Amino acid sequence: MVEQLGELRDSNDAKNNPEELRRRINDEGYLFFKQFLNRDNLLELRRQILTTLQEGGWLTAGTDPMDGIADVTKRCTEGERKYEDVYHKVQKLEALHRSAHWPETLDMMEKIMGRRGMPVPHQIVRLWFPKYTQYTTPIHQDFVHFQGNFDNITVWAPIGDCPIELGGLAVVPGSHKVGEVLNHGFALGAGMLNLDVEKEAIRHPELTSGWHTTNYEAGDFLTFRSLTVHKALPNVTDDKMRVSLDNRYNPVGEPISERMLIPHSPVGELTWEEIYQDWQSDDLKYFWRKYNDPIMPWDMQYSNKGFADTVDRARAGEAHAIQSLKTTAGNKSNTTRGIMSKQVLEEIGAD
Ligand SMILES: O=C(O)CCC(=O)C(=O)O
Ligand SMILES: [Fe+2]
Repeated sequence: MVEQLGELRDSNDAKNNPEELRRRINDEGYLFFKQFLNRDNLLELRRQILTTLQEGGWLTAGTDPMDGIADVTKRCTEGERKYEDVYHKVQKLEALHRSAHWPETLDMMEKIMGRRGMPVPHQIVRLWFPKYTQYTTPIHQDFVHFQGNFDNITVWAPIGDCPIELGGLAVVPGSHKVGEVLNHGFALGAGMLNLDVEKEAIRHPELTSGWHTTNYEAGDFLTFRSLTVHKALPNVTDDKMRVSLDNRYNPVGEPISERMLIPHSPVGELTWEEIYQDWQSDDLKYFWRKYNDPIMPWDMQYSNKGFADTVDRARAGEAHAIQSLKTTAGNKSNTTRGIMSKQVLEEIGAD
């Protein structure tokens, strides 16, 4: 059955009216602006990222990197070792980190939050291969992955056009009104935490407004609250990479999780010193130190619960859960989770 998708509401009509913007984000949990970001900056970022992918062998040889034509034999995703090498090169791009400081975004954050928003240094780029749909980002609330405080806001922007078939983001309008972190279990896919909307909707009628998305174009800008329920749509194109940005903003003075101050690297180590190695300017290096937002320890409860659910599902024979334990056993063999994954795989005869 083809999923019914509603259209995101464009808030450009209110972009200079902070009161109305706040009213809308408090009511609907998101704001969407068509053609909001400076297109030249965005396309320059696309050029740099896709050139990095081309050099890493992820794009079809001889094609224009700007077209993002994937070599599907190279498919890989977050959490897999072979993803890291190219991903780390993307993370080292100065232009990527500068994107969190684009003035139109900072200005919009200030309007929405009523005070300045500090860009969260832990920026994420999504590099999504076509027809790798079992790894699509599951249904979640960002709080489980970023923590800190409920007023933290996410900005998601495609780096290039992103029609529905390329797998953009979809939100459930009004879902933040649940007012709490919902129960997240296991799913394969970025973040590996998934919430069962239909089950949760029994307790929470706010979850019944359906999925909303759009045919995104370069420059479009989606922002939402840390309790807003969202997911990615699958990239069902034959050969196109989906490339997108997710940046977050912390209302200045509010607590931020310690993990948000280190680079995003799902498997291997990556340090700021490595990231800064070839930068042309120094102004953004360690910029967050001047804000002094209180730092909170990382709370493992969501990830522990997700892992316990993975183990239960693997024991029940669920293929994706078994696959996930295999990845953890391979990539994190020296950690408690890696060792436990190996033990469970042995126990169920799947090693
Ligand atoms: O782009 C994706 O696949 C996931 C993005 C996401 O969940 C976010 O921006 O919070
Ligand atoms: Fe998210």
